[in-house]
Amino acid sequence: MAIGRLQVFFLFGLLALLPVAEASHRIFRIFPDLQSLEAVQGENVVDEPVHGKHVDELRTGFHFQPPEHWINDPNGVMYYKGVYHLFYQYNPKGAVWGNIVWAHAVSKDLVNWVMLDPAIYPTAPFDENGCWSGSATVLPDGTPVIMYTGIDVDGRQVQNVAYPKDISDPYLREWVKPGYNPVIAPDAGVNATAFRDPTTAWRGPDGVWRLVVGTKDNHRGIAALYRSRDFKRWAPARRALHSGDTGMWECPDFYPVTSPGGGVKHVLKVSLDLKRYEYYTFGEYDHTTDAYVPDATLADGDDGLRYDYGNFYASKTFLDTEKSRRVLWGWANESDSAAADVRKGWAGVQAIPRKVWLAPDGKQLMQWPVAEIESLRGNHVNVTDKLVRGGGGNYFEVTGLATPAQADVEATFQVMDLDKAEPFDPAWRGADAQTVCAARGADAKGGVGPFGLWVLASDELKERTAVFFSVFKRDDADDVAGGKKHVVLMCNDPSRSSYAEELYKPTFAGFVDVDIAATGKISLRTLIDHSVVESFGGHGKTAILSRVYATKAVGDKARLFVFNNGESDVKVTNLNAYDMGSAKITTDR
Ligand code: DQQ
Repeated sequence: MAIGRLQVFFLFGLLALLPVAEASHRIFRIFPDLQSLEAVQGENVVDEPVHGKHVDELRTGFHFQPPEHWINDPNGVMYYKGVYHLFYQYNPKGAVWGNIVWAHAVSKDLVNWVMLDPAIYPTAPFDENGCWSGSATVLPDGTPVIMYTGIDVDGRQVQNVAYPKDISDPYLREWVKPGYNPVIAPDAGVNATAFRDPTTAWRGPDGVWRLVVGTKDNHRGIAALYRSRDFKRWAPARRALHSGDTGMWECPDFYPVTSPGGGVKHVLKVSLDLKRYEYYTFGEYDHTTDAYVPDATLADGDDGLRYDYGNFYASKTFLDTEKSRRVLWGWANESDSAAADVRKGWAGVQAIPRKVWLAPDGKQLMQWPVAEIESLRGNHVNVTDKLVRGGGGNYFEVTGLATPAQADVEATFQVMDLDKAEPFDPAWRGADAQTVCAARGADAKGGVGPFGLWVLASDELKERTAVFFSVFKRDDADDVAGGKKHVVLMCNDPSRSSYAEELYKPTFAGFVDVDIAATGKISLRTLIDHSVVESFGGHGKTAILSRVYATKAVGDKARLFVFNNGESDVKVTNLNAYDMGSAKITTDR
């Protein structure tokens, strides 16, 4: 979902004409002013206003973003001897995808970052045409090793390893690629232009390493399993870890989570190249047979569970051994045109790192921004027990913040009359949340909701991004496990977010699996960061990240409101909003 409709249209029209390896990012070559990647090298016109604003007013304050140029997937994320490492796909020469290397940044707290020189870049026949995504693994002797996809001289996708040059350097600045690369090349029968993004490796009780590479066979996405005793010679396993009829699987991730009932489940996440969203399953993994069996209720594809129902892709987790938590990184693409990105001189951010764990009911993963981000919280305002009347069109402003364009808002809403919920239209049954929310956006007059926040709102309220809930009565409650009588929909509606026409403004939505009848309450947390609106509903059950470029509600002109367009009154039982400071992003030169 990270690319524009127009771009998608051209993408499918032109993909077949592209001469080299497949990757959706290549779509940017179609823009007339960007006939070749070289055309944009060194041409960032950062002093020219974009959407009438100086580009610095559009940059994020506490999301990870390098000072300039294009970024995409997080790579090789790890915690190593007191330092968090974030590598990421980076174009050192421009603000569109191309010339891809692994840029590198380090942090002690996942908030403030030191930018280092790129760690991995094309140097050899096995990666001459690009250093694409991959992962880090810490070997039992404490040595970290990176496995990444190289695009070789022949345009094939191969997997290479790299080791730190100086293990005593706390930042692991330099990486060495052994001459025996590639360590995994596509065998006959494997699609050599769709064979990439190795996972972190894991070792079975038999001492054998395993990892997964994303690939496809026609329309079938495959998590191909490879095995090795020495991390040097790798062989394909007899069968794949998993596969699904959902097109190319990019950036697979496979990891254990603690099951609430005791024991362990394994999560498999894949990124769908065709649809530009991700989904995950979890289930039983047998270390002896390498069989992975997702839990029966979990689907592959459109009905699958997602980390995020918005602009969030190519994600990767790592185990934070210091804090005994699993941390998730994901890339948020732009919603602006590539031409505007070039004028800004930068494109792409990383979502706030999120702690991820299995929900107490064992039905889905939960996510929450890492606690460290709260160190940036400053001035604080509170609203308690404030009623927003039903009847439609009621709202109030949350005042007192110095920087509502850079803020962290946590709110709990209480629905005062659940009986006013409209029936869930049977025509929506089986439809995804995005379809429902596109039909019933923020301005619809509902029974219970839409209610929630207007963020990045302009003075005259004509620009505003709505993050909200709508609650419907189920007509099939008796058939639903757990007997939940309501459907809770969470949406991000940016259709009024900007006067700028050329932006990609899709409605994003997910259902929130809560029993709202039990408490009448639903919670929302929204991190507002200039062009990022990153929201968590139901204490982390549903997440939606959206990129918006307001033209008036920018900087100190942005305002924050609570609104209610439903028939039922809604009470804000508690709302805490914080001004957020900026992360320190420094360079190491
Ligand atoms: N981005 C990388 C690929 C990966 C894709 C190239 C996912 O390795 O499949 O920049 O966004």
